[in-house]
Amino acid sequence: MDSLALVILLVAVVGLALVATVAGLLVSGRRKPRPLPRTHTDVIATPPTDPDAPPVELSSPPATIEPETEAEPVVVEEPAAPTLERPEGTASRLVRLRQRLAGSQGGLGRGLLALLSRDRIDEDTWESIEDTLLTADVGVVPTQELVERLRTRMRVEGTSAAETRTILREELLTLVGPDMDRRLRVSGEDGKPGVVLVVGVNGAGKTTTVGKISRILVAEERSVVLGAADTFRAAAVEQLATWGERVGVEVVRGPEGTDPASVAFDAVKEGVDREVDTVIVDTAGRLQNKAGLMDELGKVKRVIEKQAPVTEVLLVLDATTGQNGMIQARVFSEVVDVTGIVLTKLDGSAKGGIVVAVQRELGVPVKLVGLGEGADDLAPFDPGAFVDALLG
Ligand SMILES: Nc1nc2c(ncn2[C@@H]2O[C@H](COP(=O)(O)OP(=O)(O)O)[C@@H](O)[C@H]2O)c(=O)[nH]1
Ligand SMILES: [Mg+2]
Repeated sequence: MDSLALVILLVAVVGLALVATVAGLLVSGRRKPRPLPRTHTDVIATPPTDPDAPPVELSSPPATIEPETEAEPVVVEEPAAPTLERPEGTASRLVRLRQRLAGSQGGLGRGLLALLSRDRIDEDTWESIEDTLLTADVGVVPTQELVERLRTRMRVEGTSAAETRTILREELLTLVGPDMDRRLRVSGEDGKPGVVLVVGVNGAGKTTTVGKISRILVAEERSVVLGAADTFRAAAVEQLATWGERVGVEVVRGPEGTDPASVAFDAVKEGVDREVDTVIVDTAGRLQNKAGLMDELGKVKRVIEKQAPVTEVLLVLDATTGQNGMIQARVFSEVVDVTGIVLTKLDGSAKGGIVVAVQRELGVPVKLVGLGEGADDLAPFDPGAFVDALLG
């Protein structure tokens, strides 16, 4: 009796495994997925259910009823397409993240305000003001400029508490650059998708940022394809695949060690074929040497542009890395034409002054800021809101 049950169970398990494999092969072999929002080739490749599920299950006869029935694709699809998350809309995330920004960066503005509000502002005070700015990574030249302007204005204009605050706010805003064009170029022309190339050193937050941007786009009901062109670490590909799965965005990937350029090419081709709005390509951040980096990113870009122009090159920079980060930023900007900066980990650093420093250094605007490890902790950079957060 017992052995009969066991045999039936075995048949059931083998049957199910076969059905799953065949269905998986069929789906992953399909050249051109339908333009459904939930298509994602990557999900199929990572087996969601484990075939080693049946240990000593004695009381699971329901499974034995199914083995001979025909393969219903739904059986496979179900675990492969988990309930999709609804990414947070821009308006609500802005409110939430402003508070977080004030929490991490508020010290800078409040510190400056306290110094400027002293009864007598002597040379020591101005020195302290300079130190405060330098400590927050504002950079030497911008710091001197700001102090100069503050000195003049504080002398000429009134120095009531309200006036001091207004002057400081205006000058900080000028420093941050209220008129820079910070729109993300996520749309293409002539019916082609916009292509966003994301670069930066390892650990800066590239993959996370690609995932977060895709969620912003999904929240805006745009169609997206992601390219996992960091092919050097399998974990990096899996990481991106997970971001895609959560919101039903397709992730184009190749086997570990594939040429990054070929994955980038495939991803953009997929985006063109499926007529999606935006393709975002994640890259590896191996900063072995400048020539190697230039070769690699240069090739990725060239190959992509056989399909569609790259509309945005985002450099991802970890705000906690200070001067080191600035050096990396310089190298990357010499290798590719960076069109926008993403400053990550602003939640974990009081050094928001790097916004000013890096924009000066590269002549390119900060377009997005990362404010946490949560999936929707990324916000468009808004100079006014940033300065208000500084002032607490
Ligand atoms: N606190 C915080 N952590 C972040 C932020 N962005 C990324 N991270 C973390 O930084 C680490 C490296 O990110 P990852 O995207 O893998 O970096 P990559 O190597 O450049 O692709 C991960 O643990 C992320 O969760 C951010 O804005 N705030
Ligand atoms: Mg990565």
